[in-house]
Amino acid sequence: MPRLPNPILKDSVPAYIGLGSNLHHPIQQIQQALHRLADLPHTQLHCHSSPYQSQPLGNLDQPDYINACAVLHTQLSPYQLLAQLQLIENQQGRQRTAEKWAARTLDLDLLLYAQFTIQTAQLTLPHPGLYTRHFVLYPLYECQPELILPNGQPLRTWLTTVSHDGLTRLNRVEALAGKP
Ligand code: A4P
Ligand code: MG
Repeated sequence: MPRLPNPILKDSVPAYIGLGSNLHHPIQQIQQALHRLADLPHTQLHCHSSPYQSQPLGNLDQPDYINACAVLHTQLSPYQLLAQLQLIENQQGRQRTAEKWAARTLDLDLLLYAQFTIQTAQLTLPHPGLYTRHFVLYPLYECQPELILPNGQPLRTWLTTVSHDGLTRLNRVEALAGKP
């Protein structure tokens, strides 16, 4: 897990982002998105995981996914951060269709914002897939093995309830230089 040299932003909170791509050079999409996350206002990219490959959950008739996790320290509110994530998705050519779980150039899910629990039309926290998806939990564990989940369980313990089968860790995305 690369640790970037910046001190933690004052009054910031940790936010955990799940990145996913299965269209148009997914590894490059993830790398590009990590650069954009590092450039977000009032936010630092603290660390990110290796890329992981897995079959698509749900609709199998599409390319394999590359997933990763990033940890941010941010002064943005959860809704401001969600808006920034959607902006980055759009900048990277995300097309939204009526089809559920369609292939995509980039998906940025807000997995956790500190220990917040939110259930509104716009935002659900923790992300509904957090507790069950191997492509979310294992990258998250690589970033923050000591994390305690909002259900009170250590991530390290929770991980044993979710099979790692079908998930392949790839060579690490090049570590990013810290923001000035
Ligand atoms: N929204 C609510 N809560 C959140 C949150 N915590 N983070 C709302 C991000 N968005 C959140 O999202 C739909 C709406 O969810 C947004 O308008 C936002 O206000 P979207 O990105 O437009 O659509 P989506 O991603 O297709 O929907 P959904 O249900 O979030 O899908 P998922 O859960 O992201 O799953 N298989 C593999 N192997 N790897 C994958 O990454 N991803 C999916 C999509 C399916 N299969 C996969 C993978
Ligand atoms: Mg999504």
